[in-house]
Amino acid sequence: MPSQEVFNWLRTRFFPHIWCPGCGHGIIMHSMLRALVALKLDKSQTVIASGIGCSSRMAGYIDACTMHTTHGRSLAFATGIKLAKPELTVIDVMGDGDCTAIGGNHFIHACRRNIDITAIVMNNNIYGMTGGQASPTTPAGSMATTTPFGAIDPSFDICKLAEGAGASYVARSTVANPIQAEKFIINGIKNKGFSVVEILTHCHTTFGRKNNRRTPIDNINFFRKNSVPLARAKDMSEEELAGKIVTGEFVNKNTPEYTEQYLALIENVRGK
Ligand SMILES: Cc1ncc(C[n+]2csc(CCOP(=O)(O)OP(=O)(O)O)c2C)c(N)n1
Ligand code: SF4
Ligand SMILES: [Mg+2]
Repeated sequence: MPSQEVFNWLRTRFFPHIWCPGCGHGIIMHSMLRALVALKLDKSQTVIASGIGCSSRMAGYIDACTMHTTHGRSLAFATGIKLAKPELTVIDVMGDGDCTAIGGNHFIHACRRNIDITAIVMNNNIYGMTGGQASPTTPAGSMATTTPFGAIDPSFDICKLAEGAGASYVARSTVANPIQAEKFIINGIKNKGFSVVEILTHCHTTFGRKNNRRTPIDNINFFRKNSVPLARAKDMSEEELAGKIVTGEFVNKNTPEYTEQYLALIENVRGK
């Protein structure tokens, strides 16, 4: 049962929510709400941006300064807000399609700039909202409405992509470990720079139905069985890691943050 403090961050006037019963996105929203409570954030100073997708509905349900923007473009909106008001805490909740397909360009450049925004990527390996088309994270061999004989495209590793592009905090968890997900969200928000928290979740309605994970619990069991903590993964071979989900904090480093550099540049230019 959520605590009263968690309830205080909800816009219950928009309930019942649109998510299918048992959708993993609700587990992530609860982790997120607990993180907001733990960090004692002020609603009037907290911005939550989202694109379009089942995952992106989260911005509507949280009682903060929220923006439900366009599919794939939420990081552009979030970047504008952070640059205009760097004192705000800016969080961007995205789906895997939102983040890595149509929004892929915004994502790599936000990583590159290391702007102080926390991206929560709710990766269910599919376009859930539009009926189950393959996304760039659909594992090769998986069934989707657009890959009726199995996907042949290799899938993105979101954490490796974020690390390679320059994000200063990168972590992965799953909905089978919501306490760990909460911890990573907290650490991501605390990090002064671009933070990527990928949380593996499930769309049992579209992906699960076609890939032998029909119920929410089938998916939770799948994540439990196939997750490998980073410390253990380091001693495993590539063959042993095939099909596994490596969880943990991959990057946590101190690198110059974009808005600070931008403001310093303005000061410099004005002083000349
Ligand atoms: C510009 C634009 N292109 C396409 C769409 C259609 N569309 C809406 S949600 C979505 C995919 C959602 O997938 P994902 O981001 O993974 O979120 P999920 O629903 O799986 O949580 C698409 C293609 C749109 N709304 N706007
Ligand atoms: S379609 Fe999938 S992602 Fe969307 S609410 Fe239903 S289970 Fe969740
Ligand atoms: Mg998705």
